[in-house]
Amino acid sequence: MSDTIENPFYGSPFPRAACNTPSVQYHLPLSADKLSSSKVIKGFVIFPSHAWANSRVPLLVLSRLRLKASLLVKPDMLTLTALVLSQNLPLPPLRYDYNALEPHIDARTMEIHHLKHHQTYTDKLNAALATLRSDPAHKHLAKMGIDKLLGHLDEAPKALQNALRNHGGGYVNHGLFFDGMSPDGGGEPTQPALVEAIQTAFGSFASFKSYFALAALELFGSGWAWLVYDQATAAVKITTTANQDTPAMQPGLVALLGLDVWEHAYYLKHQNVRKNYVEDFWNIVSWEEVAKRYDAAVSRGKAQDKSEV
Ligand code: MN3
Repeated sequence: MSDTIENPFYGSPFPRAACNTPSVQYHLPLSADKLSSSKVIKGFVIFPSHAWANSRVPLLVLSRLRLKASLLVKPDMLTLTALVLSQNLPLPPLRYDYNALEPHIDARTMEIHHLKHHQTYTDKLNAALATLRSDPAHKHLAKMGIDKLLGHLDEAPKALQNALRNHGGGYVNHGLFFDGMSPDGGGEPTQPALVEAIQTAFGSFASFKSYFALAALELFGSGWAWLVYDQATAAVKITTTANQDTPAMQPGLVALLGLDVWEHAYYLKHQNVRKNYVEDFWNIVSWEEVAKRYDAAVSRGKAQDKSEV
């Protein structure tokens, strides 16, 4: 294994050791005008390589660093000293451009949804996690990962429970939603295990679609429609959650596909006609991603069954 990783995103080598080092020098092409007068950039997200960006995990380690400008090497290239000052979760990057889902979801909606809504959930979750971390009696909860923490909300201090539920749920839900769509999506799933699970539960893909659409349309107010895997029955089913509640809050439920039916998800294009938005959604569902989540949920369920025997 070599000491450096090609960093195609920034076009310069990236030291592998940087992952675990609290202070290290990075070479990033970053124009001087992007630096604030204090020369400290808060919340800068580093994407060390395409492979890593896809895996998410190192992003949690590396993103949201505070970068301190130390030396200007050439006009558009600063050598930055990165100091890991926080353990904040990043705003997960989209896997496609804002306009990639048009005409089904318009670019402006995607941009606001990601950069404003998802960012706000991210920021407020990070604030709540920081408070949790500062409390010696509860800091272990902040370490369990947000998906797991959402299943243990009752163990958090009362004053933090709502923030963790709303913004933690919002953080997780939007990640599932955005990654569950693709410009190459749509059509019907072809992955045999997922196809069989849908047929077993709903009779056919067409009836699954109509049940799911009905759930999304009948959900009053803001919330989510989901296809989930239920570990208790080892089967898929449809469920809805209100506000930013997430399937992970219920023991044994794993989200496979989520549709955001808050008006902010569709109002610019579809206005009050949620039905049209739901119909458009089918053209961009990434069945590849849903199948991946299904396979992971099934194998996790099997592993748990074994450990309980
Ligand atoms: Mn939303």
